[in-house]
Amino acid sequence: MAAPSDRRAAALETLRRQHIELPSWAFGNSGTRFKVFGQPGVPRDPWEKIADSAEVHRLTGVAPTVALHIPWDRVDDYSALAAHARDLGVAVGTINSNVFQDDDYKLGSVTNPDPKVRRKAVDHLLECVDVMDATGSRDLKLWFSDGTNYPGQDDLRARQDRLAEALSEVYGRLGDDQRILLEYKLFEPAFYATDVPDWGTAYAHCLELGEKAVVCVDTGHHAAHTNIEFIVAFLLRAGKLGAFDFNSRFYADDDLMVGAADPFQLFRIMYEVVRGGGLAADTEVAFMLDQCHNIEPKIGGQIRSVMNVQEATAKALLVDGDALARAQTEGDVLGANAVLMDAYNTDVRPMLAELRASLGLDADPMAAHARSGYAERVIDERRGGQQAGWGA
Ligand code: PSV
Ligand code: MN
Repeated sequence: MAAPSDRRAAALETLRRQHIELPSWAFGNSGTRFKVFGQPGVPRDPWEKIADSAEVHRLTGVAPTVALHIPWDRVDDYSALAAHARDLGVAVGTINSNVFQDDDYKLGSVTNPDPKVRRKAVDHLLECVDVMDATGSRDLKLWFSDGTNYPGQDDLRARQDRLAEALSEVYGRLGDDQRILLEYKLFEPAFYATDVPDWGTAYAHCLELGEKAVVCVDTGHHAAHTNIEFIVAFLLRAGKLGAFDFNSRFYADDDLMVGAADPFQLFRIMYEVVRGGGLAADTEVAFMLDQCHNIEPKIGGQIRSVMNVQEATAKALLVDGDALARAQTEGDVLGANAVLMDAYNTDVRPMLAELRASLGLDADPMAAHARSGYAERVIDERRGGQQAGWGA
């Protein structure tokens, strides 16, 4: 049985190589359908978004990649953008496709009844694989806003056929080391039926496609009371958990800071990740944030989110697995629950401060950011031009 000090040392080792990917769109202006609030110093292009993400990595040490969203982050030369990221000490990560913002997509993208619109949507997804080739990215994230608002509006079954056909064409275009991350979402913007509404649908399509297709669990995309950690355990066991989009579901969709309102849920999810081997040194699970910061400063919001994931991970790593297994085998319901709660109730902040010190970082990344003068500098530098935001 591992002593607490061994567990702590092993946890520190895992935390040291933890990798949390940031979304470029977190640094742009965002809001609700009621209002987008601008903030001074917001990046005006993908180059500046990458600079801000590099700042988060400089302070946290565990956020070395930034995901792009195409066409929000469209540039002429993606190799140059990847080189820019490398110069700043980070790399381009997942490429997120966007087939939800053109007028053509009113009735859907890859499941649209019009074959011309479907062709346009698939061509965009193929273009995203070209971007991946240029940036060296492994993952293509697919989220479809497709669905219907009214019963009878379209044929639910035919839409599944169209979806399967589109996915299969994109899958065929992937390189040997590239993957599709298929993301599901309960509802919105389609309110009667969504074409990829849940993990079961995503899982079934991924199974049909093959081993390079895996599921992305966006923590915001579930009905209230859904047991997300069960989904995580199931998909990991099946070898089909590809990625997380972390956020917190108190908006109808996603977008609030992960772990801010329900750190216990995040802990339970991370415990299943640990239990299922999702934090092993050779893990293929991508841990990404998918958030916007509508009212809080964006760089600070990202730093806080990274820290929340780290804290939940640290607690999950401290669970005494032997004691838990013993209590479970013995049917000791309260004992088993107590083992989990002991880990959850551990104050891991000193341990994370130690981790940061060992990485040559400030123990308090939020305070270090405030002291750094970065925010003031970019407010000063980024005058004029068009701030990035939804659709830009
Ligand atoms: C859709 O709600 C989503 O979760 C998808 O991942 C999109 O790419 C992202 O949000 C856009 O912010
Ligand atoms: Mn998402």
